[in-house]
Amino acid sequence: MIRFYLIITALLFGFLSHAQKQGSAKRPNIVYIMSDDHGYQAISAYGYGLNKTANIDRLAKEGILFNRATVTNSLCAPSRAVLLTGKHSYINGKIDNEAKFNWDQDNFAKLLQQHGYQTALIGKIHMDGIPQGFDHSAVLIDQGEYYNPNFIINGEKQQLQGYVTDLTTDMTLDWIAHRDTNKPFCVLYHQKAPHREWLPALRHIKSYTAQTFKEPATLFDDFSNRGTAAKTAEMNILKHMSWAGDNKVPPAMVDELGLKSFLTWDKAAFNNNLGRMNAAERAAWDSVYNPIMEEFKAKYPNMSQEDLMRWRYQRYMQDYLGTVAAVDDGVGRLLDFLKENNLDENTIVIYTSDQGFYLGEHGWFDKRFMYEESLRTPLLIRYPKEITAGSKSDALVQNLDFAPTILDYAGVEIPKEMQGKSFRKIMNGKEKKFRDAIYYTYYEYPSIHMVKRHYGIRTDRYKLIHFYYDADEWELYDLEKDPQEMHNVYSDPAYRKIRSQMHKKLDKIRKEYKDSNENNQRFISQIKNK
Ligand code: SGN
Ligand code: CA
Repeated sequence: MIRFYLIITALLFGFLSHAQKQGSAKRPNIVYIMSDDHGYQAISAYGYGLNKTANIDRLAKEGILFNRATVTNSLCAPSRAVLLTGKHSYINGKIDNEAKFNWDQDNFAKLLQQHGYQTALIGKIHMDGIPQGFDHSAVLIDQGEYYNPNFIINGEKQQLQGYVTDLTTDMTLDWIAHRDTNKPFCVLYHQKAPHREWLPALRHIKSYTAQTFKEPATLFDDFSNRGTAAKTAEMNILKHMSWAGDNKVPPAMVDELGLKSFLTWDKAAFNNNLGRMNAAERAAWDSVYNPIMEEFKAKYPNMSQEDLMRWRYQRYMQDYLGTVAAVDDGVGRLLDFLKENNLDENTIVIYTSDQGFYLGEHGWFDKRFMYEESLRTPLLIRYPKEITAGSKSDALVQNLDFAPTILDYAGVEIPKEMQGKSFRKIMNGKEKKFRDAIYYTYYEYPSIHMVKRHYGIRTDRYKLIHFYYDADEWELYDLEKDPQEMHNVYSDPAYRKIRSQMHKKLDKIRKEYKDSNENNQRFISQIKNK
């Protein structure tokens, strides 16, 4: 009798584990690609005509492109914390780049691991502490470096030889190639590029520095019709960009021309960044950049402030878009690799950025504001099993929704505490309506770039923002009539009704998402007590 039971049990066990394997084989793999500071304007599928990103565009052609994907807090580390936890910054605790991230809290990678996924984190994470939820991690330290960067690979520091974007791609493909093929996988493939100070790969410098890029209409914005926050922010290309670190003018020439740098570490940044190159890399770099700088030196005495702004904008775009080119190459390599390895049907590929970025709009670089260019983030997803090729969506999805969406695809129950929601049904066309407003909070002030603390709400058409701490100002924008956000209509009598509706919506959404002025006060006293 006992033998009989044992045989039945063994058979049943064998059957179940086989079924489990079968089931897990069907569960999709996930490649979540996130670059750093990649504005949607710099992806050709978004139609801004700045540059060509043929490989990222493949995701739009073969999948879905989101026009209105946004972040909840437009800053690097907070955005990553929201991605992992599916919770707003004031709940997950990582309100700014300084705050400590508590890795002990739940994150979607831990849940995937618990449900039989193998997981990896490769590239920039910008958070202290040992990443939890990953079987394998190879992460940059803080912001990381472009040339011959240091990585922490499963807890051990190593300097790698090569260009950071390519190395991050190499390691990602290598990890996928050596995975356990019996289990589904999820890899977070996180590029450092195109983050400041924008050092392109040597193979791209010649072509990008030879191009002239289209100027945005608001490059010379004077901020009339808006409040104090936009006027006092320190992210103007002419006034606040670094000559050496950002624009690559050699420190000796900065001195010779008497150029005033806004940042004290400007020359050190140049020396540290270029100092990482080996002799051959440096020679290749200098052969392209030296003539540009000599030409600049010759014309500098006759340049007006306007000329200087234009020159700096072009220098910025040449380097920024140059770094994007390697990110795009990496996406191409990944897509080819998935295809060659028969993984392209059952793998969800997500491309996004930790936030958007100003590419000269309002005269700016950087992000942080709840204005469109930094609030919105690129989002393209390919998953042929469920997503019709060439689809587009205006749904108000957010980075808050990534964790629940990924868990949904993986067949893992979404924890109730997560504040985002799965947008799988938007992608497979089963639902049209998603949400009617998104909520935003920003805290890193006073700090670099001096963007005042604010929170707000954005609906399909309107945006209401409150700046607080050392200001108490409201802004209201009609995005249909004023997509560039040049006119604050908060005090315009014609918008009285809209304004009161937006206030009501904001109060409601803050309650739903468990935010309050008390939270803001608590974070302010934290910095004051420091
Ligand atoms: C650095 C940059 C800033 C940038 C922050 C945060 N300055 O401090 O321009 O806003 O990182 O960026 S730099 O002179 O050091 O390059 S984030 O993407 O990590 O949030
Ligand atoms: Ca960033």
